[in-house]
Amino acid sequence: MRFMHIADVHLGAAPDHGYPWAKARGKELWEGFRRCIADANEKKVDLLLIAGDLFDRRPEIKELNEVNYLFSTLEKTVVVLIAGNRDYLEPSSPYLTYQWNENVITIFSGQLERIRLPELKLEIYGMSYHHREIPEPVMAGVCAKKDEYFKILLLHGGDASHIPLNKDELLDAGFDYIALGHLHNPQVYIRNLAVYAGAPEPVCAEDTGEHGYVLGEVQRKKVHISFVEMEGRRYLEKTVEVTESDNPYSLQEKISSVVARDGAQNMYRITLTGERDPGFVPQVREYLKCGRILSVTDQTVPAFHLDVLRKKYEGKLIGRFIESFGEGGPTGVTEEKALYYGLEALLYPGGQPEKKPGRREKNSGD
Ligand SMILES: [Mn+2]
Repeated sequence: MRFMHIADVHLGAAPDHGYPWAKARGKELWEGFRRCIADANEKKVDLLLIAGDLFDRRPEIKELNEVNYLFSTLEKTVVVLIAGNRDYLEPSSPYLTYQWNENVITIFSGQLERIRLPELKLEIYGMSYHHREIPEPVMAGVCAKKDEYFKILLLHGGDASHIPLNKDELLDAGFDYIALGHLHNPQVYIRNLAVYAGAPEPVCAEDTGEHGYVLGEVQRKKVHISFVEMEGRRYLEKTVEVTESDNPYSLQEKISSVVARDGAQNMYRITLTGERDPGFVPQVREYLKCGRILSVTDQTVPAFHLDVLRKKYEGKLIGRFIESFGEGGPTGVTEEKALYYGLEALLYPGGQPEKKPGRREKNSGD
């Protein structure tokens, strides 16, 4: 028996709202789901487990029609679906009355429910959300009956307000595989037993790393699982080192080359670090056009050469200001910031970027 485990597709979400590429992202989540279905056919999986949050919100009938159509294209795959906290079964949800294709089984009960698939020698335990939260530890004390059937638990959650889980209890609960949803980044929760599939396509900037689905193969009640990466784009966090010789143009080139190296299709959050020319304050918004850039955070510090400045301005305001931080210089982040901001104000009172540090200093000595 071969299965595919997916979760958190979040159809209907609109990632990167407000950015120029946002409109395409919503469609890409659908495209990722369609590729999962195509893979399920190609890999001839017997079972497709969907561990909640297939939709980002209550689905529309039109959207269920599209999903159901894709399910109907599965040649030999049974689909088992639960609702998560985002697409929970509120009374008006079309989920509750929808007529699915015959290869689709929904476990829409609010309590743990068991279904049997004798042709696959398989039992699946699962439950759905009827509210946004399930704070009760519903798995406490649950134990699957022992028999020759392969036992799968299909569940969405794992944090305090969404079905809190206990590893020891899950280990003792008698399941052969636990298909989890809720966390968007794929991760093994219990080795060889419980896995978060993650979202097939990343849904928000925090969904860094690889994305795809879990493929499982069951032989004589032993399960072998592997992760199949399939995302079209990634969210990446990158650090760009700024040096004293950088200026607006060279920094733009540095950021653009990071984007070119790691893929122009990806979305980036960039952090600038290092010591910059004190007269060059990066205008972070300028660099958003270097690629699909969500944010640029400036953590650079001005490269003040305290020893040189102290000697040069000895007995003067700037010299006395530096000396006020003591022999060893500033201690701690707050003092450091106070020193840098103070020196910037004293050395560059106009706040104008300077190409060559030192020239202004000569002219503006007090
Ligand atoms: Mn969720």
